[in-house]
Amino acid sequence: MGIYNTLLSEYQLHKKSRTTKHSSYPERFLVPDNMISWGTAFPEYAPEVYNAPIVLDKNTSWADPRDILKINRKLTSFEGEIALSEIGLPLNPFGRTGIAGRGVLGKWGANFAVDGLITTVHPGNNRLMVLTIVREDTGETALPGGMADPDESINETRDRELAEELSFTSSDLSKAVFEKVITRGYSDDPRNTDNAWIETSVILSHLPYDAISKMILKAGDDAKGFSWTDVTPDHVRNFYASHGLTLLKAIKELLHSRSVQLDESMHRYLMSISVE
Ligand code: RP5
Repeated sequence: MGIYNTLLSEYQLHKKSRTTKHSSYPERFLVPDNMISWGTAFPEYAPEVYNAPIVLDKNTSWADPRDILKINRKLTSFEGEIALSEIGLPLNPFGRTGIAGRGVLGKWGANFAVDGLITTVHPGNNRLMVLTIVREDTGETALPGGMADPDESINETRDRELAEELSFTSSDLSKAVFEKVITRGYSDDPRNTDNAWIETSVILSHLPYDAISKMILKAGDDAKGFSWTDVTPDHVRNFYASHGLTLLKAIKELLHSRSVQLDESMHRYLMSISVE
């Protein structure tokens, strides 16, 4: 199986949400691939309930009340209508995760994030490069991004996160030759639980190398480092959450947009790693 299909299948089975976890979480109850669906009877399923103290703290402005009945917003998801458990809690649209409660996520149901996927082509070696951060919490390579604040547009969240994590100014993006929201939906994140999960909107911006070579970037906030990363199968495989799959989707968009100037061999190479 090629890398695209491998990552797609792992995403559909939300492998990271079932087999990896935030450092504060208890062990996840083992959920075999054939038991993921809420529609499949799994009478032995007994996940631990975990809610981080900060999420339960009444003074945490970004967290919902403990009692879901006290929420005064509609639970929404890019993945469709949210099913509820017998006790009225939102159920993860990708199925069981092995942990109940909200974990470290503030919101019941979907917790909305935005990621900025910024690419360029190096004129020297004609390689496609993507701007990545090193996450402070896991040390993994990731796309820059973060949780949306209330009433923010997705561009506002993206710009704020790029400024906080990389000292990026939104005028840096004004030279983009291609910009598009390439995906909106479930993120296979280690913090996901049965009742709270992350959904992200990803904005792809392709910039000429001239524009990126003038930028002065500096890692900050949740990012302890950054780099312009070459797109190789090894890098793509090791991205945080489902960011590797997102990057392969972005490459497809770029190859079809004609905005990216690549030589034939690089074009063929990128086609080969992003095909289904
Ligand atoms: C990922 O978590 C999303 O794709 C986004 O990159 C990130 C949001 O969480 P924080 O970076 O704010 O922790 O699932």
